[in-house]
Amino acid sequence: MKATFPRLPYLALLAAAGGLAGAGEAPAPLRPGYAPTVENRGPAPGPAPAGMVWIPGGEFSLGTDDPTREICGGPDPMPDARPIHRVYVDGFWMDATEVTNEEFARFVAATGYVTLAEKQPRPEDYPGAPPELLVAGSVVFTPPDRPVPLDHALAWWSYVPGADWRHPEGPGSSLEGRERHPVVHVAYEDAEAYARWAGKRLPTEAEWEFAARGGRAGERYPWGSELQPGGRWLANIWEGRFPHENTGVDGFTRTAPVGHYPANPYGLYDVAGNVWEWCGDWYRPDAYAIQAAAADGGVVRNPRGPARETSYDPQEPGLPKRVQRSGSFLCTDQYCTRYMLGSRGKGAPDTGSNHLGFRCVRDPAARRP
Ligand SMILES: [Ca+2]
Ligand SMILES: [Ca+2]
Repeated sequence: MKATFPRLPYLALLAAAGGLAGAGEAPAPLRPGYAPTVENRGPAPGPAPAGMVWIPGGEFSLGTDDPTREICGGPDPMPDARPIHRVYVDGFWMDATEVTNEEFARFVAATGYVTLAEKQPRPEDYPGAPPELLVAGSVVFTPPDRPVPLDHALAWWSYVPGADWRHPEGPGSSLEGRERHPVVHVAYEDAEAYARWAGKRLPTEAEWEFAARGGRAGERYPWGSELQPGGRWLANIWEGRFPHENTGVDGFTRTAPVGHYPANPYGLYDVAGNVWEWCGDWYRPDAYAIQAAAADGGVVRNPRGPARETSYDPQEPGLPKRVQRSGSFLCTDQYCTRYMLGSRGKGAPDTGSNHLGFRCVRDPAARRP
């Protein structure tokens, strides 16, 4: 794959925002644009594979409205997540958690797999890159010690030689004590390779969002409509002043062990925050507009996103990107609120970082009609 070096095109994914609806405890009426989720009926098609939960599939409202006028709504109106439209997905199994370091280590031990971040970049893949920059490594969050303008992500991201999944912050760091933390510094091809080995695949973004919404419609968060119900933090995101002060009042300033916070109604953990998660779709900001128009008011069935050749990010034209979901421990209502349900992220397939991981899905052996 061709890409501009270094693997920083990824930074564009951080241009975001979001928020919260200040609703009370009682179920709030659906916001305009949303209709109830209609889950497929019937039991799961068999016993759950280890570590997976059954997602029944069905019809739901995909996308998000503009959160910017709400409390904790953040600065981004999220136009790439509209129009909100009806989508159907078949049922599937999904990993309850992000793939952990110990799970990824088992894959590497069994296969000898070497991740992209551990390989020296090839000059032919990065034409024009200075030879001294063609070293194995990955992108690491390196916060400044003082406030900086939020329009220049290079102020808090660095390409660190020697950073990889075993060394999340670079040489000298390790996985000690982080066995149950999500694996990070995985490029898209690494996530795909793991999924193949595990007899799984990566989710489409429609599957991911159906699962993350947990059968509810139009909620801002997997747990409801308030960012901090009762003052509690229910996800690993960023508190303090971004990017120089992370108070960690949710318990963590970097990744958290998977499953630390409550699960959503389907039994999925960390679908808001902790680490971003790769999805199978190629990204373009008008993907929803295109597929909704093609359905002409009908239901879009099992969408798989646009073709690679048409992938487009206006922030970095010419660089195909895959969709990412969930937001991470670096997301905050001061800058990036993409822990909100329905929001979308994106990144170049070759670009891992220390806040990007994945989880897998598996199709049932036999579908009921
Ligand atoms: Ca945190
Ligand atoms: Ca996550």
